[in-house]
Amino acid sequence: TKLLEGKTIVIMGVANERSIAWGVTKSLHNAGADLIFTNRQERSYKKLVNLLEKHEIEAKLIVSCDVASDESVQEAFGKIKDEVGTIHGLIHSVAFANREELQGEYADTSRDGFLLAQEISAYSLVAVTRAAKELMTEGGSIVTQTYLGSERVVPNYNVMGVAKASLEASVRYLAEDVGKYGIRVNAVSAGPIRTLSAKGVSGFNEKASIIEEKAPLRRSIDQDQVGDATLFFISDLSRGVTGEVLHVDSGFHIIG
Ligand code: 0WD
Repeated sequence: TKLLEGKTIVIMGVANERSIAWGVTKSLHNAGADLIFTNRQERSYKKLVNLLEKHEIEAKLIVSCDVASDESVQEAFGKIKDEVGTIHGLIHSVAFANREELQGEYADTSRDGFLLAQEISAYSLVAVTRAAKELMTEGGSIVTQTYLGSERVVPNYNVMGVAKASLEASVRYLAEDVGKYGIRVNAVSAGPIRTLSAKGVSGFNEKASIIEEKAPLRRSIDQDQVGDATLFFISDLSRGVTGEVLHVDSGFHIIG
């Protein structure tokens, strides 16, 4: 039998074929998981339906969910509870910051821009963990996506780096909260991957080429590598691991 046979996993954050969440979708599908998707916009709903059709993946359910709204989160997980019931995993692959604050000096970050990045990129994990744990009646695994800009100053990443630091600290606090229910919370810290969101960060191309030059493995990161690392966290292979941040970055983070 396959690794995730009989497991139902919710995936948040497929915008298009380049999304990290789409790489995760392929890995989890190949491992036999039943998949539920949440998406924010009508535009991405149609893209998602087309993608699933093209790859012959059948979604158990697709629900809309805007993590900026508690009501929307409650409604989405309420619908999942009513129509599917128990879930075993959740993929959180969602972030947002104003484009004009992903360049220049961090010191210029506005109050609103700071709060927005924190809300969508970090608090959202808290909100969806609270909602999802009610449906994880057989235990579960929650995986989020983070980036090295949380640990080090990466030019232009600015307000998002601070939001990712908050996200990673949330992984640890949430891991403690839900561990007693047999639920684990972990993060994958991927190297730069060309996606819709990555386009919003100035100087993305330089970041990607430094990996090919300086990282121990001397090659770039792709969505499938992140998908397989996420599969490890979702599956029982990682049953002894929680509160962890795993770098999937060709080893770049160890280089000084
Ligand atoms: O290099 C990269 N691309 C890296 C990305 C390296 C390391 C980490 N990450 C992280 C991102 O910070 C993010 O947390 O991975 C996660 C996914 O990013 P992605 O795959 O690069 O981005 P993208 O394909 O643009 O998907 C982001 C999605 C949005 O797409 P739409 O078009 O539907 O808005 O984030 C979601 C949304 O699905 N999103 C929201 N979802 C619900 N409510 C919201 C929201 N308010 N805002 C954004």
